[in-house]
Amino acid sequence: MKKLTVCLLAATALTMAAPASAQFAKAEEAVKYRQSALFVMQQNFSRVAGMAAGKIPFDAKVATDSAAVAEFVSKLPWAGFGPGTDKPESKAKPEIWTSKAKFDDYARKMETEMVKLAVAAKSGNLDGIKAAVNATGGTCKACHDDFRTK
Ligand code: ASC
Repeated sequence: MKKLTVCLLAATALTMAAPASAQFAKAEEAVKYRQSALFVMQQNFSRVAGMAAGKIPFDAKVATDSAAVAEFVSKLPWAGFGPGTDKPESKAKPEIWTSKAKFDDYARKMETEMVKLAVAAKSGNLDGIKAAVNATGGTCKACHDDFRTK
């Protein structure tokens, strides 16, 4: 009985962890999933970046909400880069799959900066937001330079 409980708990935990190790019915769906996540993240990030650059009027609540969404969504794209998802046509370079550790490292760095950006946005300090936008944008660019076709 105890063993069964442990098994059920483990199964439940695995089910709850599914998004991080999601399997997709088709490679094309994995590509669409990661592109969608990156698009939602980019829209929210660039809204905050626009405010930091003075291109969009600063609104503390919009900045906070947008940065929080970008932070959460920054965790999602990676499940869509599983084995075999290099095949459908996309801007993803094959090196993502041959240098996966480096790619993963870039992903973790971006996630870390997104957390800091969300904290900065919540604080409402525009200078802090600007610094965090620059640091975060730098992690986007570093990965694109190595792993995305132009
Ligand atoms: C964006 C976007 C990126 C990054 C990058 C920052 O808004 O789409 O890829 O910021 O341009 O350097």
